[in-house]
Amino acid sequence: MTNPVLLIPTTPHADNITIINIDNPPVNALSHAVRQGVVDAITQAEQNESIEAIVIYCQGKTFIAGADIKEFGKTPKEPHLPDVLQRINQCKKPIIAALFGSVLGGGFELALACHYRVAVKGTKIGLPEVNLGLIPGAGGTQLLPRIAGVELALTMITSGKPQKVDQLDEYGIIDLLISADSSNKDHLLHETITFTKELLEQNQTSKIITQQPMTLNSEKKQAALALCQQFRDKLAKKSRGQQAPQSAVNSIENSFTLPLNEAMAKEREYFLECRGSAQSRAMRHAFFAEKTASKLMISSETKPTPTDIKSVAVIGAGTMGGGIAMCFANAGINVTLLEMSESNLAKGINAIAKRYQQAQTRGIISKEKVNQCMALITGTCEYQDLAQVDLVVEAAFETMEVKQQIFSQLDNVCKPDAILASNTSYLDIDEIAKATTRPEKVVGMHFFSPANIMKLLEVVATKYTDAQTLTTAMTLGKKMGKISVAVKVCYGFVGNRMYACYGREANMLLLEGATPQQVDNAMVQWGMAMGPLAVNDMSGIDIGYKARQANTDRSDDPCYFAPADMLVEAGRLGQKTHAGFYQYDEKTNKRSPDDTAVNLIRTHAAKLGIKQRSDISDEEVQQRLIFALINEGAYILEQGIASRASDIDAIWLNGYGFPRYLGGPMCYADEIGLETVVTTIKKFQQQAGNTYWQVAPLLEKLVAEGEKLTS
Ligand code: T1G
Repeated sequence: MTNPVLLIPTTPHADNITIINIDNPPVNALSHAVRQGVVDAITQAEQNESIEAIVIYCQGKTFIAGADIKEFGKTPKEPHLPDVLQRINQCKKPIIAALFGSVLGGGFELALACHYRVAVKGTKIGLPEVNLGLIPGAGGTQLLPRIAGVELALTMITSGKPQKVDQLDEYGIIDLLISADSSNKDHLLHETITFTKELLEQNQTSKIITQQPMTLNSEKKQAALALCQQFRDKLAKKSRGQQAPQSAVNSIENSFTLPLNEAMAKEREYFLECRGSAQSRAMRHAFFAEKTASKLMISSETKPTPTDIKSVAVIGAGTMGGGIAMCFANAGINVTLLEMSESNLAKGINAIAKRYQQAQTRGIISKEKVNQCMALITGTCEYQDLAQVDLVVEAAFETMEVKQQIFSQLDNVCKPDAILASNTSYLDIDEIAKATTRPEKVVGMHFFSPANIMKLLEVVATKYTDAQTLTTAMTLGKKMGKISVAVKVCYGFVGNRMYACYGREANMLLLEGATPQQVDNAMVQWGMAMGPLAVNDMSGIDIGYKARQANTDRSDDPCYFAPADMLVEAGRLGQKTHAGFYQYDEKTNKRSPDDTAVNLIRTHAAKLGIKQRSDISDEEVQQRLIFALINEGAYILEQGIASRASDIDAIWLNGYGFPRYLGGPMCYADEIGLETVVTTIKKFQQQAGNTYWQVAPLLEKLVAEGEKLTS
């Protein structure tokens, strides 16, 4: 392994300045070799009397983007990052960081430890550790409050959101902001060297943040303490159940209530506690699960180059079609929206305009961007207008007949190499592909509602889909900012197939005597954002009802989703009829428990001969719903519908609001132990006496071998 850190001489005109050049692709993460290399380079530069100043510079697309997350979980090796930052602080010669790209986590802490910082406009700086269940572990909670104040430190560190240096000019974090874009890195290096020469000429050589006292007078200290408490209260809701954000507030509070060395020691203590926690293991797993999901299980030799998609069409301007059209426009891609009638088309385009307007009002998107996106969307009722598009996404009625008719028309009209995708949630795309003469170009692109918000995209490979089509669809998803996950064809693919088991247990529990609020509250307590029955009411119970009517697999089982189906047949479709599992205020739409629904379900249960139980615990609710997910996920892995357990986690984290600090159903199963899962499922199997709880053979196998789902 070549040393990723080299001392390189500056161009002849500045031979008293040396450059610590870091080249550790892909993001210059602070691996052990980089940490050791930086320390050695500083020592070498200090010993060279002709050197008066040091510039830290990086090759590649970004300055250091953080600690090397791949090293977490392994035995940490010295020098640890705080030792490296201490070495920078002790250096007698000024060290100047040349910043560009995404300067995150330990990378930003290293930059803050330097004497000065030069940055290219557009550079992002941030401390995203909480996204990994961590807090900054190398002084960030002490450095940032000192240079930028407690409030900005609380905001940046507890949100984990990076900010552009341009917006932070007033805080004095950056000493020189230069206008070149980050692709013109030589200019950055040249400007940094010029800046350093001026420092030396003016004899300004030492500006160490930690040497700046954090003295707040009693009034400011009280205000800062109150602000910390406000953040604790806000985070208790916004980041419910997560430890790291709360630890971050405590560490930032120490920055103005404890001496620096004590506060630094506390920060390290909190960091190590977080790094060893199950929450951080889960969130680091989530990070890599999403990165890995984008990699198709295709050998690199045969992996084709994705087609560059320049123009697309969307069939259907309803809620899904409109949202999908927005995804493409947001990514700068021309999109033609086709509807069957001018009035439906106008309605669809107006709905898109309204959603953009709402986003602009909320400050999520600028007016310029809205105008750019709207200009990329054109409507038509003529299939002929789709003749030159590179890809089509069909988002029409969920019936096979309609879709086969549409795909046959598309096949006739579109150019031979156009990709034809369906957004279907349940239907067999193999059958849809057969309606065309190009089945190898047919693929599923399953968006999740609201399509312009939800990050998950299930890319469904039929038995005919070729690698070119699959790679192109996956890459297009990433271009739209989606987490693309490749799956195979089965009823409900991966996410909805598992979700059906989750909903099945929720409905069975109602038949056994649980109330909708007990089931939902138990799942919210467990960590889900909303309970399954409230979600069902919100989206409309009739959607699942229609899908079940179309899918005959369970028609012989009267208990399967019996409460949901009975409510639909009683005209209680959920929010849209102000009554479903709950009742909804006609004006405010406020949800409240509804005895009518409970009595209807109880009566129906009696007809089915289901014995009512009064001993259903929240734990039983949680285990039955979550273990149903795990068991079905194991079947999905066995059947090759998903390629990796981590892919299933990426789906559940980005499509269904699974708590990120639990890592996804597969990660969670490994964390609590597969033996516990299998034993509990067998208990449910005996208790239920139905076919729902057949333990997936893969789970038994992994328990026998002492292996994990995510290993
Ligand atoms: N460590 C190791 N690998 C990393 C990495 C990291 N920090 N960041 C990215 N990668 C890999 C990633 O897995 C992928 O690998 C490749 O780089 C390109 O990533 C002490 C403790 C920097 C904005 O949380 O936000 O510092 O798939 O596809 O879209 O207080 O990566 O190619 O094999 O995402 O251009 C804090 C996380 C760490 C930054 C670039 N830092 N990374 O986005 O590329 S904790 C982070 C990102 C810490 C200190 C604490 C993004 C990016 P592969 P990519 P990108």
